[in-house]
Amino acid sequence: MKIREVELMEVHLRLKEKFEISTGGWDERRIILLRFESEDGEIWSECVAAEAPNYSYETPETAWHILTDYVLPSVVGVEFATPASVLKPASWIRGHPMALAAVEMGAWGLEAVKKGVSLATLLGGTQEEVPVGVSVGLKGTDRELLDQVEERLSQGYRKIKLKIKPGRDVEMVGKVREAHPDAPLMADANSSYTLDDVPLLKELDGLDLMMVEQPLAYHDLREHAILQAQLKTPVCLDESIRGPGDARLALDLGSGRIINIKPGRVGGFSSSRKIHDLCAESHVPVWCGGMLESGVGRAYNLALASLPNFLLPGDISESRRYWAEDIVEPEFVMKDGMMPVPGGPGIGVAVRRDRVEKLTARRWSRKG
Ligand code: OSB
Ligand code: MG
Repeated sequence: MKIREVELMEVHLRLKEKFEISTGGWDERRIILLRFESEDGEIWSECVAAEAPNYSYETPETAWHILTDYVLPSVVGVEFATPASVLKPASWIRGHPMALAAVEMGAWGLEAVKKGVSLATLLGGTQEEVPVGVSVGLKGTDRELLDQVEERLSQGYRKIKLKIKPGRDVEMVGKVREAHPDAPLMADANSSYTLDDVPLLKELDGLDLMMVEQPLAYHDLREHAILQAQLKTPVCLDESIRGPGDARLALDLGSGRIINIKPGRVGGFSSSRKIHDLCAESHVPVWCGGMLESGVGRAYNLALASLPNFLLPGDISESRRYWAEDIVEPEFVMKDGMMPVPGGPGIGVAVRRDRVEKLTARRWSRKG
């Protein structure tokens, strides 16, 4: 197979509501979309780099640079045997997993188009629908937070993830727990605590949380192991897991009991599947995280989440949780807290090209 042509578009999509985490916030997404053409058809993919380096060091600016100056010129027009091998000519590049993942995942998409199967089927997915959760950002007041949690629960979400940070943690989560004694709640700190905060993190243990996500430094597995040994609540790793090597180490060290897999963070689907398999062997459940993706990235996440060890609800919420209007059709809608995994060939949803054109702020293309 060969990518005959690639088109890159940066689209600006306004979020319905500001989303805030411990390290910053988003009003709008700057999303890089890739459109690949091969002799078998076309496919779209999405780069999930955040606007500012507050989740990882990648941004749309670094991804655009790495993609247009290095990755795409070396892979476009080059034959590759399997999706996993599309990045071979770019294997000398260090880092930049989100930029690379957009290409690698697009190659999986192209392979699915070529075979006339869904991406989920190609990956080895076994679940036709997956349970979904929602990530609730930091709010200005507890009232706002309580109202939003109430609304999300009434919509049927099967996991409510509360963003926390120092000063907005035990007391705030405690109020939500008090209002909803049986709700499936968890907390995500995005690395805003240290081992000095163990007493505070132990207080979270009393709130019956499904897990606490990435409490400590974004690169650290040793400290998470020290913390996990002192908590009843499972620690879930997000930022700390950059690939299968980190997952292996985390499993060996006992740094957590759950792993959040975001395909962009780990460089694509091949790496995601390896992490999934390692965790399955160790009886560690995984779930699919999100990066406020458009419908394009969401389709990829759903396909991944159909693998058998994705046992917990993912941050793969409905289109309407993010956007007034998505850029794909049909939009993603959940029923009873479950989202159907697209079954059509490729990513299984159509990109609304007219809408994408209107939202495009810059573009680049290359023919092989
Ligand atoms: O830590 O999981 C995170 C969004 C941007 C950056 C980091 C995170 C998140 C989310 C949102 O929690 C999940 C979603 O896409 O709904
Ligand atoms: Mg997280």
